[in-house]
Amino acid sequence: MSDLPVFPSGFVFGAATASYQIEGAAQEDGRGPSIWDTYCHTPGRVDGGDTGDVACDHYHRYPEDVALLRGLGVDSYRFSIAWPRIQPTGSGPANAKGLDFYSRLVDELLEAGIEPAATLYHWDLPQALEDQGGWRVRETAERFGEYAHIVAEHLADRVPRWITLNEPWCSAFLGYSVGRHAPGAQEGTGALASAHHLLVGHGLAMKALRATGVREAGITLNLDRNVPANDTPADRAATVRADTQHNLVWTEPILAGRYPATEQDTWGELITRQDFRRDGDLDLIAQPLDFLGVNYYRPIVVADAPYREPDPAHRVATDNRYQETAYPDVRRTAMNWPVVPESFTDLLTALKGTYGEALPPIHITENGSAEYDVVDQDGGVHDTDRVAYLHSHLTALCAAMEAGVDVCGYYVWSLLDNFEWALGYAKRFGIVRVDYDTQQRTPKDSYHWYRQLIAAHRG
Ligand code: GBH
Repeated sequence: MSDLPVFPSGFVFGAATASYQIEGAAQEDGRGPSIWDTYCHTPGRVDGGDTGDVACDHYHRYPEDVALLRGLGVDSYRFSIAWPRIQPTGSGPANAKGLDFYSRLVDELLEAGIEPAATLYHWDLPQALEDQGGWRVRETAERFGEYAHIVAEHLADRVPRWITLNEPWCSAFLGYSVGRHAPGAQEGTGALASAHHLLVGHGLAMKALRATGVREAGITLNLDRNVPANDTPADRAATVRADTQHNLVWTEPILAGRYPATEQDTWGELITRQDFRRDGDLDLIAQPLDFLGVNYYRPIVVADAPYREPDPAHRVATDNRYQETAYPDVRRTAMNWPVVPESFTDLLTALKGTYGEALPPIHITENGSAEYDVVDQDGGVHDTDRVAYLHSHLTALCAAMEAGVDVCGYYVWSLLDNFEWALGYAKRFGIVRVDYDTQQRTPKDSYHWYRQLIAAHRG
């Protein structure tokens, strides 16, 4: 690791998790059901029939997990707050026991000298709100603003960094169009309306956070690095379409206060459908951010494809005139994702190229890899592939910083092996192994590598 430069002083090294993926205690202390409880308990939805009912039992074991973070030496820990613990049905007064859990977690972190970074929404929508329309309806955005206010009023003085939404692309498109995330809907307009209402919810949450005087507030996006399969006009145009649907739909309203301009395509439905828009929405959505959170894992290779008429029962609203193709000749992780660290540099420098001064400082709020870990006879997990992934991506991050991108933090995904959504527990992203039978935690080699890196390279 000696080949990594010393990071600038104040650079934040962190680790990240999310509520439903680690907490368990799904029915405890008044927590209401979320869309992920419903989804997991619907047969056939999640691989292996896995659920987050128990997960890593972090709800009970958080002191042990904070001790692991302290041992790691991180500056900051990114976690998410489960909305249904705070408001079991998504509206009305706060559930004191739910607030108290996060209050205890925050105090534990502060005692360990670790800055809490809280995400308000990492996908666990109260089921009661889904029953009233979910993100398809504007009321959900309004409820989200109220929830943000409750949480921030309670924790603003102790939590310096706040993230409104995690990866709204997943909520809108995997949740309401592809159907691989809760609530598992396969609709066209529902996904587009959801995208808009998530943006409005982000804006309302930003206002609530500002009103309570939090130090830093932003949003986390999963920005894809789309690369054309071949350097041809058709593949380049297909890449623009992919970029529009995955990236520009969020970055244009949030960073530039406008909806994406596209060539005529089915995505134009979002642009032309006005019935879910209100005057002033763009101003709300484009409020200044203290930072932009970026989650990066892999590049996506895009090839041109003919328009396929969607099956009306499984209607995907977005433009489908492109397809993902395989990345040639690189190692793949257990997610089958290609390992291409240069794409991480390119994503960040391109973002800077597009938005220039309008780009706020960046926190990498997630980066990491799922690997086929094995417990060695010596009891250790010698995850050399994960170490290589982290090393090469931190090197790529340094290259982006040297090229002038203002990056102020990096959070490894994830502290713990956890519930990987529709893929269940089979995919392990942790730098700490979790034995799901005993709940025993075992720091992997990557944990020790990251600990040494932080100690040696903190600015
Ligand atoms: C991020 O999502 C999430 O923020 C985090 O919670 C997640 O654990 C991490 O990355 C690793 O995936 O369910 O068949 O559609 C990135 C988007 C969403 C991509 C889940 C992989 C699983 C395939 N990920 N998806 S599927």
